[in-house]
Amino acid sequence: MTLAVCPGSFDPLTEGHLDIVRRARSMFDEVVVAVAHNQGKRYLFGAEERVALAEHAVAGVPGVRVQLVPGLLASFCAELGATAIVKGLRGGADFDGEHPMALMNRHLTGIETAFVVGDPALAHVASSMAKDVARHGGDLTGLVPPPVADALRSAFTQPAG
Ligand code: COD
Repeated sequence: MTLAVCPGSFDPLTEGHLDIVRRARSMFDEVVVAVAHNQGKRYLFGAEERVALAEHAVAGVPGVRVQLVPGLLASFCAELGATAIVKGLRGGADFDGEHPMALMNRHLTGIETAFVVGDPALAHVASSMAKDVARHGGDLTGLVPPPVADALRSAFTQPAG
């Protein structure tokens, strides 16, 4: 039984993420969508919300489940007995960021990272851009799954406190 871990911030999960998850599932028996913490980011959605939105998005996709990463990603993968980490690359900038993380994760527990080249039709799709579009009331169709679009719209229509 092969198992891939697809990690990300998923703040929130986008159609670009979903494409990578589906393609990982076509290569591995099981896929865990791993909601992790990136020290360099300030999040719109809390960890539990990011998990819940990802769960909505993958509901009904056989062999795919969502889990929160409590600490180090490499340790999480080792505990699951994961075959590999699978990450998507939109271009060279993604690779430059991912390369040292892949080396560190292999150094820590021996876990390999497999890169999937992102669909060029989704190369512009990023959580940050989807949040910007939502903030200004733009159309989220094709950027994020419908439950995520609803959550983004309500996040930006909350009255200022
Ligand atoms: N097409 C293809 N791939 C895409 C697209 C798209 N449109 N959008 C995003 N992706 C890919 C990204 O390149 C990335 O690989 C993945 O999806 C997740 O993206 P994000 O933005 O949700 O997540 P990040 O980049 O903030 O990653 C968060 C992690 C915590 C997973 C990451 O920082 C990580 O692996 N950190 C390691 C944590 C750790 O244990 N550190 C200590 C040792 S290194």
